[in-house]
Amino acid sequence: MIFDEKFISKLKNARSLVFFTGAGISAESGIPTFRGKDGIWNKLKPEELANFNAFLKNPDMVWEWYQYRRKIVNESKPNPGHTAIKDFENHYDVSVVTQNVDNLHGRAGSNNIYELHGNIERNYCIDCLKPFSIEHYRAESKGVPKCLECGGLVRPDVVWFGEMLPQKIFADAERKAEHCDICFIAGTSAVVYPAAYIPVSARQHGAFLVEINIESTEISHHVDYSIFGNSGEILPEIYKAARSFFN
Ligand code: BV8
Ligand code: ZN
Repeated sequence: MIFDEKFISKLKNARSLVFFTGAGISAESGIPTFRGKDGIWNKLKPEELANFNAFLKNPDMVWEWYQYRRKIVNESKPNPGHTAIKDFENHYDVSVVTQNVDNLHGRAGSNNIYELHGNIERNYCIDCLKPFSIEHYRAESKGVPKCLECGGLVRPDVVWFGEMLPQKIFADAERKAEHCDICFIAGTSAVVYPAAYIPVSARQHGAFLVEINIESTEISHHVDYSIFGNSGEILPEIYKAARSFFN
């Protein structure tokens, strides 16, 4: 794969990289995206599912939807895009700022991961906040589980619409974005805020922005370089080019 000269020279001189990722980076692992042509939001309205009031109104339905998504995640594995991001750690200071809740970056072995929207494998009680691992529910019968301590409803540890992002994680991720040389924006429609401010912060502090997507997005007119195609194919090619600088 041939890349733009200016990008290659940026990559050669870069020290720190941020990978800002969204659902598209997990599409090649078989996990449906939210807004693409086969996105899960097409059938279901996010407001009806990924928000606290929906959960209170119909906890079993929302819980079952997450159980369905967990099943897909458990049957999937990291793809070459996740692995390439991990490999960049061999030669650069790498931070992964992800909107995904599927933990595929963690399973690919990446180290500095900032999960802005939580992690579908974690749960907690809405009343006493006691954490519950997903193992606890594998055999669980249908419907939302109750807290063993206080009997409260147990929910997935993800950030729903209208909920604040984990403040320290967001602040730390923003600092990484402000100090990186290149910010890759891979597999995201960049429509969800405040997460979508991350690449904007990077840009405001002089980072070189590279978008990797199968189509143009809300952020395309703000980036320095757009590479169209599957992130699972493009990221390994970029890593191959970078590795040649260090051999
Ligand atoms: C909040 C977690 C307020 C659960 C999700 C301005 C500022 C602040 C807030 C707002 C604002 N404007 C609007 C808001 C409100 C709202 C928002 O952003 N709404 C949008 C939709 C307009 N934001 C919020 O509610 C946030 N909270 O602001 O709270 C507050 C403040 C103070 C005090 C109290 C409250 C919370 C947002 C988090 C919502 N949670 N999910 C779950 O997953 O179930 S959102 C959901 O969207 C996912 O987390 C997902 O990660 C995220 C972003 O979607 P993408 O990852 O980009 O996925 P998408 O399908 O959209 O796109 C996929 C892309 O991949 C496409 O471009 C496609 O072309 C590409 N692609 C596909 N295949 C490939 C590929 N690319 C490369 N290769 C491929 N093979
Ligand atoms: Zn409890």
